Amino acid sequence: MSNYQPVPADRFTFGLWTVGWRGVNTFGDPVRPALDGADAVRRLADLGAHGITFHDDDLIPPGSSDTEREDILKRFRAALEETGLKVPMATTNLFSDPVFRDGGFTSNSRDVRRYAIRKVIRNIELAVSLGATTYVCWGGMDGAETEAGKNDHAALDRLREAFDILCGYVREQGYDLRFALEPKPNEPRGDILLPTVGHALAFINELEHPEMVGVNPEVGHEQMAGLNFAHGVAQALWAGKLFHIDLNGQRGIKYDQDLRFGAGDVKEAFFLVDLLESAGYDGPRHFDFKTPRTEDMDGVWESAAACMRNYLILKEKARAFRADPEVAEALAASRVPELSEPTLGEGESLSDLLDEGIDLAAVGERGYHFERLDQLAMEHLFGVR
Ligand code: GLT
Ligand code: MN
Ligand code: MN
Repeated sequence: MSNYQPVPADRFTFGLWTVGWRGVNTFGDPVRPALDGADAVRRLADLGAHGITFHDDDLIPPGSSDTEREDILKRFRAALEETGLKVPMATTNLFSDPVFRDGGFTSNSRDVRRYAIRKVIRNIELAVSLGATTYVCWGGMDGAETEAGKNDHAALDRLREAFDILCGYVREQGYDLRFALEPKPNEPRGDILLPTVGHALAFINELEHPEMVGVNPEVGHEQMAGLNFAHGVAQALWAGKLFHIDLNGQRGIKYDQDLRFGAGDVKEAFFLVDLLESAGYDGPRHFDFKTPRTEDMDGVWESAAACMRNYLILKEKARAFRADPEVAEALAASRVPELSEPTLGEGESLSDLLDEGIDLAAVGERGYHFERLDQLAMEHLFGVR
């Protein structure tokens, strides 16, 4: 049995804003000290992570002078070099500054939209120089609380325009960089544009360079909408669009909890890991969690380590589930392999199907034994098999 000790080859990555979250929320002031980017790099490397990601403003506080910026970057790069930690992804903060109160790419104010694109371009330069190949875009402020105040058709036009501009820039520069859109149904806006994986996938098809844009689904964001996360991820994989993933925990339809991975809906976490591992997803396993305000910095690192440990535990459980001969038999009894057979056989045409009969009474009595199969999965999860 493994000791569940993560190693860089597991490709676990963390946002600087996650371990650096100071616990500020609508009702409470910060409870933890600010975390320096270079210190975060060293701690994450010690824990066995593969990489760190950041928003422009997490790493370089807004308002920093050019020399301050250079100094921060020098120390950050030195820590990366010393530890071997990677920066596979970066993103832009288009939400904290008051100018983004009505959004970034879709603000009603044209000057804000132009500034938002400049801000992204500036951080793309930094991201590429640090080796990032994925650029996440979470449009958390792109939404509305009122209906009359936002023309959705125009907002979608502007969102498409922004991605066409950004993709054009990346192509012109010859960068090896793809964009990953992160859906979320609400919070901070009452309703956010591209609320689910499905909305984002449909939007991508309308872009000038759809091949450069995929999704970055987050566990809690789909679950906030009452959706099955593993189903959303399966469709992203099916479309060849799972460019990145935000792993965390959520308990039901409520505010965005960002619990550590594995907390919340454990069964869905199990089937998510089973899916990612069996589908051969080879991108980063990125944790976007927030350690509860009850914890001090020791608790933050415990919580970060637990995200990775829970993933590795679930990975082993999923492997054991798939290797269990009784599960193979139960899958067959449930006709799961049969769904992979095309409905028309090789060389058959529609007329073969039209000519066929079916014993409706007999087939209608067929049971699918899914309960037995699901119970086997749960018993693996409970550790009794
Ligand atoms: C913010 C949000 C996350 C996004 C980040 C990327 S920022 O913390 O809640 O889900 O992934 O912009
Ligand atoms: Mn979240
Ligand atoms: Mn996220």
